[in-house]
Amino acid sequence: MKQILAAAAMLGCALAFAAPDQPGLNRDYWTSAQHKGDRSAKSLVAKKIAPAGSDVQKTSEAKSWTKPEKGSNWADNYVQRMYGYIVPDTTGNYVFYIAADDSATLYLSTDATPGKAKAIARTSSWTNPKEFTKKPSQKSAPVKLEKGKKYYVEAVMFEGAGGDNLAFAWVVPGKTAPEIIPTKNLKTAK
Ligand SMILES: [Ca+2]
Ligand SMILES: [Ca+2]
Repeated sequence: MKQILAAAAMLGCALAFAAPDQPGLNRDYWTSAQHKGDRSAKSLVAKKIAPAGSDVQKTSEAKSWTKPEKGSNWADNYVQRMYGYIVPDTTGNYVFYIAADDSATLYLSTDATPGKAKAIARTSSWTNPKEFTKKPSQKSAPVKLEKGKKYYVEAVMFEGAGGDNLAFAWVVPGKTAPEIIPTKNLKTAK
């Protein structure tokens, strides 16, 4: 086990062995062999279509499943989702943003319950990596979050061809710029 963990660390990836309440977010991805034209991660989950792979992402910026240092343009024709919990450091109003290529939606729950998650931000066409302010729909309304509480979050995206990327960000109370959510404020769901 120790050797495997060391190897995972050397590859620069978060722990490949998903478990609840670990730092980071779960990520599932489906290539064309699995999604067969269904562009919705939510639909694939509902239909229990097994993903091509699953891993743990360190932050709210998705990286390649083959080259963990690569934050954009690693594949075509795939669906992915990142999900888990946000745990804020501070109580106050937060604003969320999402950026993606080709399209993506960000869901946030009022607590740790996935079933209460509602769409809060989306982009229906491509943006550049971490380009959070291309369209107004990418930005959420202010959301009040409480320090130390767990909130279920899920970002789903579809990529056809050309460039691809997915990231979401928050503006923490007292700040103005969107920031990628760091590992310390993320916990895996499974
Ligand atoms: Ca691509
Ligand atoms: Ca694309």
